[in-house]
Amino acid sequence: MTDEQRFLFDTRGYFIIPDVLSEHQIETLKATIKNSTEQFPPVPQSEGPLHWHRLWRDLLDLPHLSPILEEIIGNPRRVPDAMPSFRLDHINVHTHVAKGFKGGMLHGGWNTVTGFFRYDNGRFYNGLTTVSFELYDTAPNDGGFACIPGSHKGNVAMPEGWADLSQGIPEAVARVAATPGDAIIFTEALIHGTLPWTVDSPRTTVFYKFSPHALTWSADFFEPRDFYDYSDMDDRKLAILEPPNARYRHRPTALEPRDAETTDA
Ligand SMILES: O=C(O)CCC(=O)C(=O)O
Repeated sequence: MTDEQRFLFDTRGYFIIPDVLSEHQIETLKATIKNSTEQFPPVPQSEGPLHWHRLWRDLLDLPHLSPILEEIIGNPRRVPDAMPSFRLDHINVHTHVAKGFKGGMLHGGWNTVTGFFRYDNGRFYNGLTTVSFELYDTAPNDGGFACIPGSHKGNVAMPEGWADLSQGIPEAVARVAATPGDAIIFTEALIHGTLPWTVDSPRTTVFYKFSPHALTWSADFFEPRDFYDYSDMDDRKLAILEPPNARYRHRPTALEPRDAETTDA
């Protein structure tokens, strides 16, 4: 992380990394989306985004994103060649936000069960942490991601009547613009939601939500063995798909030696 990113994340609870995805990757994601997905009810794992194209699996461990997730989620005892200190919690794909979408509910906030933020002794520690990839322009006022900057450290409950963004957008809410290929990283300890969408172009956003490797928000876990046959899956990506645990040796979910026979998809 750069000093600027550290400052913005600490102060606001989010920051944007421009141009994380190339134009080709954006087009590939758009072309291979099969449906919207949410954590409740989840799509069956065998039909989920990680089976749509290898790029969806590559998003698990992007070389310029993973070091940032390491630093945000935090694991001071991690040794350099250890497996990632984060795991994939769930993926949401939002295709339902189109003209006429009236706005979502603000949610999150400091002290929720899994959405915690802490800074201690020079290090960040976070629970559920989201990377959202915008596939279309979300210029301010047209809609997109909204949040109350700094609320990841708030001590007092949000005023009643502020949550429903379809009923009006409180002045304290920031509209966060992103262009295609940008990634917005935010802690779920931040109060956030979705603005009304007011333009003709669609909004498609891909959310990869990560937790510390021993924690979970979702009750629907991935099974790394379902991905053994993909040749693009290395040990790091498989570890990111492990169910929550302390990654102790000889655990039942530890990776097994894999067959040389794998498939490309
Ligand atoms: O529309 C957005 O960018 C925010 C989505 C959201 O509220 C969430 O991922 O929890």
